[in-house]
Amino acid sequence: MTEIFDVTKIRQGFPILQTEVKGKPLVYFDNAATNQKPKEVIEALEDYYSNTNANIHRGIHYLSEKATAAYEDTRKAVAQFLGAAEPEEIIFTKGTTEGINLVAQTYGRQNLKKGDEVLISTMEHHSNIVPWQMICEETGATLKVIPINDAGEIIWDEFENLLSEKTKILSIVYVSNALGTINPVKKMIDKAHEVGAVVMVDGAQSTSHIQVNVQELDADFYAFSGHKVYGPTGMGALYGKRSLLESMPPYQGGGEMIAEVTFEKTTYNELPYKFEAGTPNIGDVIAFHTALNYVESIGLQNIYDHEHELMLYATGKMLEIKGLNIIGQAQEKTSVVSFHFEDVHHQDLAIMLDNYGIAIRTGHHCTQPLMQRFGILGTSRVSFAVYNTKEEIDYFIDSLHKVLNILR
Ligand code: C6P
Repeated sequence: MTEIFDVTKIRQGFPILQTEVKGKPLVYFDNAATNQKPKEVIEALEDYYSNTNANIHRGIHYLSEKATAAYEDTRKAVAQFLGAAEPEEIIFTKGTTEGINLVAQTYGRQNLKKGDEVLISTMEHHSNIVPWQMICEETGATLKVIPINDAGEIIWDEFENLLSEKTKILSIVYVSNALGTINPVKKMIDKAHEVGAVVMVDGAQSTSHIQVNVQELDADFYAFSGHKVYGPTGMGALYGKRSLLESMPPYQGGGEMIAEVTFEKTTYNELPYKFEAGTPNIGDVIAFHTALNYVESIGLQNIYDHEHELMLYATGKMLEIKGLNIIGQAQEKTSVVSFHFEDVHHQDLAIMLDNYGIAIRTGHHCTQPLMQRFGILGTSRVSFAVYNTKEEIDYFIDSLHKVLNILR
């Protein structure tokens, strides 16, 4: 494997990778669930609580102004990272889930009615299914689902057939967490716009692997979680085009999102504050700026190339294992290998791999309808990040053989 960058040095920057699990060095292959944090991000959190902590946008004292400036700097950095036209188009959220719920509960509630359709795909995470089911139930709109082929790719003709002037919203995952499929979102957005639909992109799994430019994609909304981009848990961001965000009602009522309150009537604050009611997750947002700097210092293309090479290497090795089926063999895929055995339960596999210090995720990955599509209850999933190595994959394959010998 060509060394795209110095992985040994990168690994030294992640304190948790020194962990021993049951006497074995940790092999962390659960990066699609959340990736680990470089020491700069951990230090940024400590620094925030040691030197900056104050509520924002409210005080005129030194610390409040300092915290406000740092919080707003992260907004500018996120806008730049996603290629948004302006920082006001970035709303801080708890994560992808909240971003999608926000759009469903505001744009969806305002614009959907009986006879309208919301289009999603078979490979969506529950976060991109349930919020739409809820709002469809409330408004009388219908949820439609784009089928996928056996490789785990959108069936293009079916997608085109499902699009019509009834389609008001297309909400699509960029990279599938359970399959690794990279969907052709740019092409899908263009097609959906032809029928006048608004497009929401679930960027939970794409943001740490693929250079995203929301303006080039022409996405109307794009949501991601900081904890999957080497940042803290509990924060994320929603991008929305200014014209859409301005047309939408607020998501939650409370402090900060108002312009003026009387008991008779409340007027709302300007963007982005209209959508950020209450004290936000200030410390984690500020630390996320450091995570973005970290990603940019390595370069997303380098990260992608490294993970892609690991994914191909692991796939090759895994296909040699008797009875192992890879679920998700799309032409365009990244950093995730999901697999399944007819004769071994994924849960048993994960428990036993844990004895070797290997962390993988098993189950339905919050994609139950996708598992139903493949006629299985769940898969085992390995997912890679910037700090993983070919040696770890060799150790995993070796351990997998040992575990299978016991289980079979
Ligand atoms: N997937 C996984 O192990 P939150 O929980 O809001 O940060 O992200 C939700 C989410 C939405 N869409 C996709 C495609 C996702 O992968 C996830 C989170 C994790 O695959 C936890 S289930």
